Amino acid sequence: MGQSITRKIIGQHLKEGEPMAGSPVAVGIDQTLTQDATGTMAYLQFEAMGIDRIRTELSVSYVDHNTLQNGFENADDHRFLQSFASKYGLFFSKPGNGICHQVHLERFGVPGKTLLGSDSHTPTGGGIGMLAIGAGGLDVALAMAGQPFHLTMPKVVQIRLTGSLKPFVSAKDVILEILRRLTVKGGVGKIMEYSGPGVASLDVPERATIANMGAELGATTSIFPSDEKTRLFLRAQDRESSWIPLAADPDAVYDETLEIDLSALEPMIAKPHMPDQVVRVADLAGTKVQQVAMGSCTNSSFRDLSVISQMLRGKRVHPDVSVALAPGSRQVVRTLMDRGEWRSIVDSGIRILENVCGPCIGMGFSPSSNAVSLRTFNRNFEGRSGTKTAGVYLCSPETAAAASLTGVITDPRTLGASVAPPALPDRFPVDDAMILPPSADPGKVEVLRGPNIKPLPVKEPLPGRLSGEILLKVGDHVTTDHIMPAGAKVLPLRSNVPALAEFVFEAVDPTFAKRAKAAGGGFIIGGVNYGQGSSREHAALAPMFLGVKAVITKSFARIHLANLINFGIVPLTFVNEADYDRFEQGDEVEIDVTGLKAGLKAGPGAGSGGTALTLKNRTRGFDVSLTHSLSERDIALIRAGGALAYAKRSS
Ligand code: MIC
Ligand code: SF4
Repeated sequence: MGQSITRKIIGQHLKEGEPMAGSPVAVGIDQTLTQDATGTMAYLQFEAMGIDRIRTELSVSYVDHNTLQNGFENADDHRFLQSFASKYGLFFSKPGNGICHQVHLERFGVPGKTLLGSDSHTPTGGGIGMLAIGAGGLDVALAMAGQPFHLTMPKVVQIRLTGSLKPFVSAKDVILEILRRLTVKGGVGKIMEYSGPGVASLDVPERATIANMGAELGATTSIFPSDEKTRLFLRAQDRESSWIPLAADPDAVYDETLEIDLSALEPMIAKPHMPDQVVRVADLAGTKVQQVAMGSCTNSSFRDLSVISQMLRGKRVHPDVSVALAPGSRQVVRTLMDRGEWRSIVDSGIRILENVCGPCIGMGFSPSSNAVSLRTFNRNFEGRSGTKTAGVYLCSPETAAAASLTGVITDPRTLGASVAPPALPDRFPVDDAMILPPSADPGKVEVLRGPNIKPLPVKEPLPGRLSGEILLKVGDHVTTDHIMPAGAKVLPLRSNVPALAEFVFEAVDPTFAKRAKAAGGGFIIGGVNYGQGSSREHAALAPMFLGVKAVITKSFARIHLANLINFGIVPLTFVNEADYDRFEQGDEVEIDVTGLKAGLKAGPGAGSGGTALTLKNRTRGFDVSLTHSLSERDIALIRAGGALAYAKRSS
């Protein structure tokens, strides 16, 4: 039976389990990456494991999120990260060198290898045929310590591409169309594997855009073949020796298949406040736009910026639109300079930001009140931009450039201009001056810590009975941005959990932290796809610090579920989704977890055979059945009080 690329790579890296969809597996990790907003915590956790050197083939620590430095906190963290990398054997990409996913693709990614990153958009590496997965920082720390990554074997979905993109339609429109069809939970428990004749028409940066935003489908990852286009990309990066060909067998078997005819696509746009609220750009044409933001790990490659430059050449941005651009990397900027394309961008009146995440994570450039903001980014969750009343729309670089010129949402095909998406240069201007290799003399390196770095909170082992109050009840698709907001005010506190915890659920209920502390912790009730979005383990760690004991939902997003387990919070689901309606905030509830066992399957009908748990509503006097999808290992972690306590105990 023929194999998909996914199954080949997993087969080569399998450490435990059977790679059958739905079964627990453990996969060896070749490379890791972290960014600063999740990295500081990951490295503190690595230190707590007492290992003196990383055990991966390659690990890289990037600084790209927290770069505003409006106070000592970020700068102290950068110093910590740099000295840690030097001592423990990691490469360190300095702030301003670029966004982790873009730089990793350029300088480190290798087809056929596994990459675990403490950022949900790590799947960008799927653009060059890596099996690249986003995870919480603790899982990345464990991988750096040489441990395999544990996950439930996903289904493998074939996305078969035919045809080729028409002018002014680009990779972003492909993934927006897939989001339109599958929604933000359509990829949960799945790996999206691209194939078909249309793949060859896409260059690596375009593939990376599609793989990147597979995260918004909730997919475990997305992967493209490694072919001649991949070889040329790696050659242009002076890394041809890293190339291997990688393709699915012609008779490969997939769990599901989706067909996309690239030739039939047109410019698409996601409306506020979810990436799957996708319509045709033409349907919104004429809507007045106050702000345009270009960049992010989805759309900041030289290909995208070259197209923007071509569309703006000899023109000025509309006087009523505030336009900014954060390039993906220093290499992207240099490439544009060498091609003579940087000048049109500067001349057009665009505000040039650093080569970092910037506005994508609310670090500056927040829109004005009630603004329409068009962004080439991947997430438009309410308030993420820093302005709760703004409406953020997600679109391609072509559509963003068109609106910058006209001041209204504009189908770029109607501008009557022509652009030629650039061919890959023979050689990119490679310069790794901002990537520092680890020290040759690690014994002499001191890890530097500032006062913002506070000790890691630890949790006690799980007691037999959990009881307390329902602290909060939320609806469907709650994101980690709701649970643990980011942005310029909160992000600098990522290595200071007591201070950070004050902001848990701030936008949903500003009294949450105070109430949780006063009640001595309690429970959260959630709807479908609870915890979608980012990999930030702080969305589990900070609630754990506030005493949250269990989260009970209709269903969970993958990375957040793993993070809850890693921090000893019990994640449970209703056997009957309708029971969700029977609980209110403030109800006193109780669960006996002494019988928590593996082998239950979440969903209707699960838990038969008397193994389901009972959630007692003491306020209203009734019981309902709960289930879970926890493996033996997950339960052992939860019982120990989290993964760190478990790792320490078993080492
Ligand atoms: C995001 O896009 O939400 C982030 C910020 O990159 C997060 C990581 C974080 O919260 O630090 C992610 O996607 O994992
Ligand atoms: Fe950075 Fe935005 Fe990408 Fe997250 S989604 S890594 S914040 S650019």
